[in-house]
Amino acid sequence: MAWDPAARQHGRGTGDQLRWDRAGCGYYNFNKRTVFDFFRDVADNGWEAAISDRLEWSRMRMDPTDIADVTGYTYTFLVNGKPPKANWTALFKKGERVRLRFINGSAMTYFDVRIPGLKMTVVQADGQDVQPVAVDELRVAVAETYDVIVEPEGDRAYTLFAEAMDRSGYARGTLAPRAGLSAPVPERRPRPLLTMADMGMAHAPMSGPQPAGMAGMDHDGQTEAMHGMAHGAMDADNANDMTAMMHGPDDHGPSTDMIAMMPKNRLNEPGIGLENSGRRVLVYTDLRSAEPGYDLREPDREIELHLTGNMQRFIWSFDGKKSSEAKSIRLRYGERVRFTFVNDTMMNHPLHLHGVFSELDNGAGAYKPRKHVINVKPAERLSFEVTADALGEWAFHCHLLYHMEAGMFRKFVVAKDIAASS
Ligand SMILES: [Cu+2]
Repeated sequence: MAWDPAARQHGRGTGDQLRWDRAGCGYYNFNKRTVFDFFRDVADNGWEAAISDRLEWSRMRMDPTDIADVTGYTYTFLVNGKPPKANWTALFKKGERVRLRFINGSAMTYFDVRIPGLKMTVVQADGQDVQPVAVDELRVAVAETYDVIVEPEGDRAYTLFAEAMDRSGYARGTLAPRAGLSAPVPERRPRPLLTMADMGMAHAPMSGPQPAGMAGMDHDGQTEAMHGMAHGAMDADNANDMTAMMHGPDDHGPSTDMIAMMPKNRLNEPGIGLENSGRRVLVYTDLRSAEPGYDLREPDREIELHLTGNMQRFIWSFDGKKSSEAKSIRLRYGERVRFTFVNDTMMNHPLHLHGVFSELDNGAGAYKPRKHVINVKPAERLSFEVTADALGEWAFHCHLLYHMEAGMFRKFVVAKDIAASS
C-alpha cells in the first residue's frame, strides 16, 4: 500500500510560484510572530533579551518562523490524491499486520507522520531493509520513503496523520476495519521556532544578548572580521564539543548570506518541532542496515560540499556557486569516496545523489543505512560514503523543487577516465 502525501497547488504554475516566492521570504509566512508574541517574550525573558533576539533575527533578514518556503496557505496536502476531507481509507482485517509505505511525493514539504494509538515499526528506509525500530512518529523529508509495520486492533478506525513540518497544514487518511469509519484528527501543534543552534551556534542560547555578527551573517560585507570574532567567542562548552567544528575560512562569496560558524553532527536529533515531544521519534542514528555493506573499504578521498544560500535573493547553491557556474563532480569508476556536507543555511535540505547508494555515516559501522535521500538539518555537518559503481552522468541536487531550480544542483559523473570525461 502506498501512501503519497503529494501536494497540489491552487491554480498557479511552477514558474509563477517561483517568481512569487522571490517577492520575499516572508511573503507567505503568515505564521510571523506578532506584537503579542513580543510582549509575551518580554514577560518571559525581560526587555533586553526580547529586543536583542528581535534585532538578531531582523539582521539576518529572516524570521524564526521561516521553517518552510511554501506553506499550507498555498498547498492542499493530499494522501494518494485525496484532500483531508475526502479521507483516503485503507481497510484492515482483524488481527492483520499491515505494511504501510510512506512516500513523500511533495515538492517542498516535510511531513511528520504518526498514527495515534499505534506503534509503527520501521523496517525499510528508501527501499532498503533496516533493522526494525519501533517509533511513535517519523519525519519524512521530501522524496524519502519509509516502510512501517502496524498492528491495528479492535473494531475501530485510526487516523494517518501527516503534519507539515511548519504546522501550516496536514495530509490525513484512515486505517479502518470497514469503509466509512473515521477517528479524531489530532490538533495541529504550535509552529516551531528556529533556534540559535539552527544558525550554527552549537550551544548559544536562543535569547539573551548576542554580539553582533556572532551568527556569521554577512552584515555589510564584514564576514572576515566576524570569522575572527567567532573564534574569540568560542566558549569552553563549545571547545569541548567534539561533534562541533569551526567553519573554514571560505565565506562562499556574495550569493551566500550566512555561514554556520559551528556546524555539528545532528543525526541523533529528531528535528525542529519534534524535540521534547514525549513521543519516540525516528532519528537517523536509529537506522541500521539489515545486511552489512558490500564494500567495506575505507574511502580513497573526501569531497566536502557546503550547502549555501541567500534568502533575500532566493539563491540556493553548493559552495556559493549555482549549477550554471559550477563544474561537475567527477568520480573514478570503482573508487570509494566520502562526501561531507556542511549546511550553511537555516533550512533543512533533502539531498539526492543519483545512481549510487549514499551510506550514511551514523555510527552503525558495517551496517550503515543505504539511502537515496539524506536530509541535512540547519547548521549540520554530516558524512556518507559512496562506491562509484554506476558509470554515467547523474544528477545531484536538493530535492526541494525550488531550491533545485534556483541552483542547488550539480552534475555528477562516474567515468573510467575522469580526465577524459566531459
Ligand atoms: Cu534545499
